[in-house]
Amino acid sequence: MAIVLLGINASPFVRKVRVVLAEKGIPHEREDVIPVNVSAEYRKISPLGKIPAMRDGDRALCDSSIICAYLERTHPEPALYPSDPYEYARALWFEEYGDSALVNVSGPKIFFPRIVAPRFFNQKTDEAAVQKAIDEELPPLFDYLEGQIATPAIAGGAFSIGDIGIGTQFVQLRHAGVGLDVKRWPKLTRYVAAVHERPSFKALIAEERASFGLTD
Ligand SMILES: N[C@@H](CCC(=O)N[C@@H](CS)C(=O)NCC(=O)O)C(=O)O
Repeated sequence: MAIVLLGINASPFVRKVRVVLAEKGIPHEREDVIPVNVSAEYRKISPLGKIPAMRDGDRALCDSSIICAYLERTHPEPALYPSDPYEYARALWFEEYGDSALVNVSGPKIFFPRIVAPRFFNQKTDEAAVQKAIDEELPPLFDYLEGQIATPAIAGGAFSIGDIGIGTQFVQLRHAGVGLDVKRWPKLTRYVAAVHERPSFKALIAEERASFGLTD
């Protein structure tokens, strides 16, 4: 029975799951669900009306972190969670840092006004507000990450859910035209570039940029 991922590709949380599916080579289908006025049927799977959700045969789940953890158990190889208990916890922390601290700025304050609002809601971008978030709110978040990157991976020495959680938020920023200052954040700049070069991320970035009409 096929896995069906529900959601749209503008969501960093949908992308997290898509990267896990790609890294593990899990066959799946995707159905577009826009998280606005969702159907009563969708709410049975995702009671908060958020994306992503997933069906696996007659089972259903919601929330990207829960779906990724489930896929790790159903498809253990390649492992995307470190086996060492401390590194495992750190990987979860960086996933959470992406899912909360980074998304709070990258989503509503940058990606939404620059990419979603003009394309899908015919709204003009308040560039001054976006630039303020870029100048004032992102740097402290980046400073913290710069101090955490000791290896090519953020935790456990190998690519993990922590890198996926961080990497997906930097895709939002990249789509919105926000780069990293290599002089101020040299390690983070190299790290994000390496994560985005992975075939899983690279293919999704290209697909998404085409769908938003973005050119490099
Ligand atoms: N913790 C959730 C967050 C999901 C989330 O916030 N998704 C956004 C789209 S990026 C959404 O559905 N927003 C609609 C809403 O909040 O009603 C997860 O990891 O899946």
